[in-house]
Amino acid sequence: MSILNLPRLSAEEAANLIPHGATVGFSGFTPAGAAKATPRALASKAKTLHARGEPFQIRVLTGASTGSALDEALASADAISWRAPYQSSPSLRKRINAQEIQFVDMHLSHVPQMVEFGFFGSIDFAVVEAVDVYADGRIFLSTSVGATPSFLKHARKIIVEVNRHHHPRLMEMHDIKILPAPPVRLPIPINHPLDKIGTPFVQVDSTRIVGVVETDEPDDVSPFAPVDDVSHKIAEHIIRFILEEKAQGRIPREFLPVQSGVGNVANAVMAGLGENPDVPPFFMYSEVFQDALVDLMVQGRLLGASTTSLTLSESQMKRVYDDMDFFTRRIVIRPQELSNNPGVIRRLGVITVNTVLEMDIYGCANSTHVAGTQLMNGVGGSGDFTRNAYLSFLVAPSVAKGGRISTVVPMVTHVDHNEHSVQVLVTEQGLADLRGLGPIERAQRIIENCAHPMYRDYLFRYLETAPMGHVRHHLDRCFELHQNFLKTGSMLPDVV
Ligand code: 0RQ
Repeated sequence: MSILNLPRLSAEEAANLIPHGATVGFSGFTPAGAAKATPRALASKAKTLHARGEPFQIRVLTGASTGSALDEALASADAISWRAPYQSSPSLRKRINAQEIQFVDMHLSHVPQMVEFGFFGSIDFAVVEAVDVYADGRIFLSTSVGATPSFLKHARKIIVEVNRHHHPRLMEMHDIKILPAPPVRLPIPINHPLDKIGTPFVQVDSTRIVGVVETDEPDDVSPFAPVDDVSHKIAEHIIRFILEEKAQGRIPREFLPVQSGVGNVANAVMAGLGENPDVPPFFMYSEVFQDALVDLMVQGRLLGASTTSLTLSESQMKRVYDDMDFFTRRIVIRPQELSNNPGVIRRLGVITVNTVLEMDIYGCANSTHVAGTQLMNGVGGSGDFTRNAYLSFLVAPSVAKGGRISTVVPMVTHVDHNEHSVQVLVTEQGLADLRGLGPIERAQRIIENCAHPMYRDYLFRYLETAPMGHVRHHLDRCFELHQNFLKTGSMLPDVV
């Protein structure tokens, strides 16, 4: 075993090294590859100290969201004071919205550069999950890479969780590279989703490794829910549109790489693309590799994937681990600065699909804040991909909460994707291709094609009666639907 010469720690001993107020960069991009034992021990340390009336909170950096042993455990123990860059934990969300935790919601491709130049302050500890670590300082990460190489480069002290549950051959999928500082950032030589430009390990100065914690635990990724009817309809609209684009010669015969976000719609789109005989076998250039993709790869429909995380439920992960000869040749796991890199996404001409909470009649979209105030998860990688895609889709069901909320509104209450970045909006009602349209044409198309019939009259009336301008808005009424919902529980109380 390679870790023999490094100090071994129990998770409790590791947690005891980390003081109140420390900034900790944890591995993890979704639950994939997230540190597990040390954050769990930190949560129980926080509970013990709080019971004695002593303070204990840390500043938490990760690649994206994490597993329940990290965000959920630490947030429920009131052990986080500051958090970046993305999360999806109910307890954490509650504390963020109660202003108990400062949360920095940001494009995921920007995280490594922000670490590099110290915008988050200095990193006191990196706590990272690996499949192996050598006494010479080579660390072989597990099911995600995320921003971990940057945390490892800058952390004063390093704790490595060596997780024996994961397959040691994961290292064959890894491609680790930290970009040099500007102005000497030469073009990134990724010209194909499977091109590799780095090493299979992160090299650190081994004197900074203060201990190794041994674990044996799967990532806590839930299996996918079956595709629902609304997601299925959204996927049908997208696939029909992509095939029309291909027939027009706007998508080459050999197809383009695809990115899709997480969740039910993304799953339905990927399954639909995989099943459709008119779509040739294709590649992915994405940030997450999810359950549905394992089947597509085995069937030969998905030829290869670049990602920063293998976000797989235990049964799908086992299929990958059982046939590493097959999968290591088809999957590359890279840092999020590269998986989500604007230049590479634009070079490869990626087709992207991401989910939003609401869209407005001019094409701006809100992915993150309900009623402009309550954080849901964060922008994640959706902006990295949407802004730079060759063809981007933003999707949502046309209504939420049983029809009491229209996801098509006059003005979004928070802007994550502005009209200049948004190309195609899709709901189960239909699809609005906004490319080449002026604002009023866009509004007409979005209301006609995407809004639920219950809300169309209201939205058309809003548009027609608003004061004239390049963009028409009633500044006193643009949030009337949201205000109605907050007052009465329904955006149009007379209708729903
Ligand atoms: O509420 O949980 O109480 O039922 O929002 O909505 O329809 O279940 O959709 O789980 O796919 O999440 C945008 C949050 C959608 C997600 C978002 C309510 C709705 C429900 C969830 P309940 P659904 P999803 C890859 C790319 C940004 C990050 C991203 C997201 C709950 O897709 O975080 O794309 N995207 N990353 O009822 C009030 C509205 C609403 C609403 C829905 N307009 N107003 N509530 N809901 N629309 C991943 C990474 O980057 C790592």
